[in-house]
Amino acid sequence: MQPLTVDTARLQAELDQLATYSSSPAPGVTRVLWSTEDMQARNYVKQLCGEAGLSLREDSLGTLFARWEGSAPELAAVASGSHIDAIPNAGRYDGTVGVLGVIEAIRALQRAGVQPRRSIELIMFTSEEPTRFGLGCLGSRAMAGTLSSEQLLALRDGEGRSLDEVRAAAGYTSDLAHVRLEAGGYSAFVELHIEQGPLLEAAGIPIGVVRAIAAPASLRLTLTGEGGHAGAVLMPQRRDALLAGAEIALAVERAALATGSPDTVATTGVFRVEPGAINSIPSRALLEIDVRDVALEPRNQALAAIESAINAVCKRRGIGWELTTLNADPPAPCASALVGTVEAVCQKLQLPYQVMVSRAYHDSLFMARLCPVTMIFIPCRNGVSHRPDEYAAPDDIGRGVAVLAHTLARLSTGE
Ligand code: HGY
Ligand code: MN
Ligand code: MN
Repeated sequence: MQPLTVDTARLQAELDQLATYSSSPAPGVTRVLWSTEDMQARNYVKQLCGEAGLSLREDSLGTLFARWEGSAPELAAVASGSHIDAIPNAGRYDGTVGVLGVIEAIRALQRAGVQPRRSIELIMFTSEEPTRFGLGCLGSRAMAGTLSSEQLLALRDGEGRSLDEVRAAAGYTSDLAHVRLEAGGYSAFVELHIEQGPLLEAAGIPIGVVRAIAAPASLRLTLTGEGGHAGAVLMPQRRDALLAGAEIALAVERAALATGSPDTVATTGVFRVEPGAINSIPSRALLEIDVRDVALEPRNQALAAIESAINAVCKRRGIGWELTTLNADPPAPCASALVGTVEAVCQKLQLPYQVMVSRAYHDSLFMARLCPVTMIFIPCRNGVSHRPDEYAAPDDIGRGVAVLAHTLARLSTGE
């Protein structure tokens, strides 16, 4: 293979162009599933894939598969990819580095004269973020078979619109049953992603190699009190849904701190109150709670503590409650052989690296049910992500793409 060069300037320009497809002003990026901006962004990625000579197909949820045909198409392909949807007022690197970075890795391999044996396929997953339908990794869950067509059809967005209605409006109408992939279709999946944490930057290490991906769980809690006039109802008569929610949000924090595992994290990321008038006692509260750990046992311990706190607080305050578990997924161990391949590439490129866990979840969590996976992390400034000031330096992105390109070459040609 001739020396491989990554065109970081071109890639940065493409990341900046992709960031313009947003419903919020720069530097923030908001790109919600099947929104106008999402469709524009999808078309832009398809254009770049077409220019790189990749053959395209989309599944009925809109996950994009862009393939560089290998000389042995009968062999299972090597895959890499991530997502381009972005939560409200997020940054421009979460997910996108792992999509546009694959296109640049393929272009670099093409420039270096590599002829893949196993095909190399970019996968751009639909709806990695939970923003629209409350559940993350919709595309990869459905591909892995952990989300049935019935469960998909039962999903409703914040305006009560069904997944089927919204996906049809975006042009995706074929049978959802075809999204499910059989294991064995890919020989490996490697995802390039910003770390979304501070460890690599703090250690001055340019590459992370992921050995396990955290076990995410998310809860939706509806609290129903009595409401009433803020002036007329005396304190002892009140059943205030917000105050119950406030106590529960603090209990969520305590539950994470009490497991004894430093990796347990819990967040009440959504807390809505009705009717939301200064002179009306809150009658309803909606909380959405995110609980994770890289190990299942402490994560489940925190979930149990949260549910018992909900029960106790609502009993004492006379509040009705309804708790829905939106997801409670096991962690995914990465394939040690694949981790070893990425380590060997880093050694060949004389890049310091650190084997680590991913505290964020990713589509790799579900691809792990279909084939061996690992992830390549690059540093992000101050570990910040899911914020407009999310930033990854072009040189760091370039190094990540170089490691990815060499890894894909090895996995595809065996060299
Ligand atoms: O929330 C996550 O871990 C991912 O960024 N969706
Ligand atoms: Mn994210
Ligand atoms: Mn992401």
